[in-house]
Amino acid sequence: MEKTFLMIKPDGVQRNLIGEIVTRFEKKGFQLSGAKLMNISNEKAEKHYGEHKDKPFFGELVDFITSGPVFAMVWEGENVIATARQMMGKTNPQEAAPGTIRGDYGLTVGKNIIHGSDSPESAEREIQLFFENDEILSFTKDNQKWIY
Ligand code: ABT
Ligand code: MG
Repeated sequence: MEKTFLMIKPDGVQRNLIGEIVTRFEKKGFQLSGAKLMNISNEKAEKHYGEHKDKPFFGELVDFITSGPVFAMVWEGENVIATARQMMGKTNPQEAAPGTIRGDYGLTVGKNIIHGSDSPESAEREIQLFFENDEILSFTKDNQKWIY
């Protein structure tokens, strides 16, 4: 099944949006396969945002993403990479549609609440950058023995 890497950025964590955001993906029907609260090192941040290293905002981007804990997640489900991007909304929250995460909670492009992989190649690269293999769980909820 397709997997993607999603990450609630330091602004989303500080604003207590972890629960709200996780709920949206659960209710949509995706399955959480891995998650952790973590600090990102400068080295990891520079790798993660490597494609932007020549952009004028690169320094600010790395400073921001390393400024406090992030909530890193692996989500799984049909077409999850593209659908999660739709649920997040456009990169600039001022252009993101109401009903999307950035449209509902964000104000500025440099602090846009959530990251999501933009292709199967980035998803694979980012999952490997942030997670060890044994931190990603493969399980089904078919056997619902705790529901009476
Ligand atoms: P990410 O999920 O953070 O990768 O955002 P997204 O893929 O939607 O957008 P891209 B283009 O990858 O932006 C990466 C981060 O750079 C910030 N940014 C982007 C600016 O600060 N100024 C700009 O002009 C542009 C184009 C927004 C993204 N992250 N943050 N935080
Ligand atoms: Mg991006």
